Amino acid sequence: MAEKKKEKDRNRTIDPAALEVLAKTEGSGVETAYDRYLNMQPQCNYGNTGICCTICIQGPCRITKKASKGICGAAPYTIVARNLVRHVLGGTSAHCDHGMHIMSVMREIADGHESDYGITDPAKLKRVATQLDIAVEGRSDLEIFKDVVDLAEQEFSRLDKRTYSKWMQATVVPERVEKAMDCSIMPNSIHKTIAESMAQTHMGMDADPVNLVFQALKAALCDYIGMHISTDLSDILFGTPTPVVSEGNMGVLEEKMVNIALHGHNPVLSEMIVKAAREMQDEAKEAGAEGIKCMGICCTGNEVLMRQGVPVLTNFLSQELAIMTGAVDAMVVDVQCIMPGIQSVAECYHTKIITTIPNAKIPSSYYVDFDDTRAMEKAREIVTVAIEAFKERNPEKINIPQEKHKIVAGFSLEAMEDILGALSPESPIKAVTDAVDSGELEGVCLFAGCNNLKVPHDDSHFTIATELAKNDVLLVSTGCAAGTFGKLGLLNGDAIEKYAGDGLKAFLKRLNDANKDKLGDDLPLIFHMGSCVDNTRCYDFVTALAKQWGVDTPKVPFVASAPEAMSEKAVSIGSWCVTLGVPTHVGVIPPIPGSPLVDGIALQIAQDVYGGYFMWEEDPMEASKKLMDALQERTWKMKVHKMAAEKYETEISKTW
Ligand code: NFS
Ligand code: SF4
Repeated sequence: MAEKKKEKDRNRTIDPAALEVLAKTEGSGVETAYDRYLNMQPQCNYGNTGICCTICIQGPCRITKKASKGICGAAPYTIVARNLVRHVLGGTSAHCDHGMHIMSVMREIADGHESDYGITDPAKLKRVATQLDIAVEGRSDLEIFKDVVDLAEQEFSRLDKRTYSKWMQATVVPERVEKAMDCSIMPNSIHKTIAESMAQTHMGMDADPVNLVFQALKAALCDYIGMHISTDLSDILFGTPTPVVSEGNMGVLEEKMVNIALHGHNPVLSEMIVKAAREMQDEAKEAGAEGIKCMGICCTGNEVLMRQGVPVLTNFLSQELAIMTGAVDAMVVDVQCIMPGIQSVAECYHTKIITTIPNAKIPSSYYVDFDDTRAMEKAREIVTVAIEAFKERNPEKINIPQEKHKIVAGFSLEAMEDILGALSPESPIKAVTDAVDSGELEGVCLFAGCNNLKVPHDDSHFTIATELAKNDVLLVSTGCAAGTFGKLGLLNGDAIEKYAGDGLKAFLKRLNDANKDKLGDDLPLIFHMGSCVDNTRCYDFVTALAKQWGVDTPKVPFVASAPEAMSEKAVSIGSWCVTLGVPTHVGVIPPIPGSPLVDGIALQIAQDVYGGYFMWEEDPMEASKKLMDALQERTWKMKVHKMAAEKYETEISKTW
């Protein structure tokens, strides 16, 4: 049945703008992921369940009734676990590559080289330094900065086996560090862990599935560390986000403007382009446009939305469709989640695809080597290409869907604390724990992750979020999940009236009232906390809740959901969420069930060891129920433990 539906259904999206573009271009011959997905059916079931091994070139070995082991003798559990480690490593490496790029910019500044970048947020610099036990008193910003950069570099490169990640020790509750130490998964450094894990999964190395899964979790913790470093350093360089009002969906394109889509992940490039575009409005006018408008796709879009209020054009799955509006003059990409397919779509229009990073090129695209030591000059060069492309537009091909919604974003944890502090000045986070204790809120849910055509685009994000809102769950989001919410009108105050249950409504109303003088607009139904690397901001929220309640994180009524997970980064993020105590729903079943043993570790045994666990559930209504159950179990347990603590006059038990 399901397969049949997939065959016919090219319109696998609920985004009205995406549907409009798909309808208008039907039969045009321009091929997108929506078509290629159909061509790809049926997908291979061995790959789907994880029992296909290509780790050595004796393979591929796939497990069948006839062949119950790989040629080398690897059992299905070894194959599945090894593939899992490698998926996590892909995600960890991607985030760490991102972090290294930011660090290389910081190294230039620390070493006194001239740079178009600088320390934008000295207050954040001091906060980060203090957390890491770096002295701040009586020292200049640059002195502190140098120590932060040195330590960040050591977090990547240290080989010494007695020193453990400082960033992790500084940012999670001590019980999580103890747990990681007890299970021998506490990382010394990122590069060391990546190398040892790649070696561990080489042919003829580790065959023990439990040992492999634990290594996957160690690599996932490196992902957490790399992401946290990326977020902290981005805030120091570009500023910690504060609430900002903007718009989202393809209606943000303007026919008379030079439209530049910023796509990828790293703020190093996009921040400079936004700046250059603001300076080059006159050049655009000379070319016949009214000005230049930047807009974002994927996580680069989230970065510049959070700090600069740049509107959201679209999210991952509809990146090609944005070009098919005929109104995108340049799509400037940096790293990750950039479909190679954008180039062939762009060739049917006037759009220039501009690749910028040496390890992310696309054949036939326009390549500008974004040398960050000449950042402004390079950014201007890129904007000039966009202005030139504007002159080549074909008016007959322009078709801009009029769909757009107001977005209120910019909720770093600092911004959240500022807002919550209006209700609870002594301890801002207590505003949330009190609301959960009183039963007003059922807990908190983080929506993260991608789009994936295995489920209809944006549908699961939207359905689960509105279900949870109805059930009084406080919602935060990042990445392409936040992209969905922005495009579909859930990141503004109007959505509260429409979707929130009574408890959530009352909580948000009190927050709004307490912050009336401070904010230019109403708070949104869902708090946008940033790009995917900023999932660490959301985890800092979990840590703050745990500290406020005085418990370890597996007790905190906080769940995560990646309803449309796609990338290896989603696998690594999900894995550290579980390790750090969070029940995590994934709406697209990853290639694991081929080994019931590894599947069982992810779904059940993880809970015994770490308190967090995975839930695979493709049906969004079922997933909502499972997430609610996970939250309610925790709120109920917390109440019981609290009552026991009061009765026996002891501290609340930290274990779960
Ligand atoms: Ni996250 Fe961001 Fe989107 Fe998924 Fe890709 S953009 S890093 S991986 S697809 S959310
Ligand atoms: Fe096959 Fe073993 Fe080689 Fe994997 S490592 S491809 S199971 S022979």
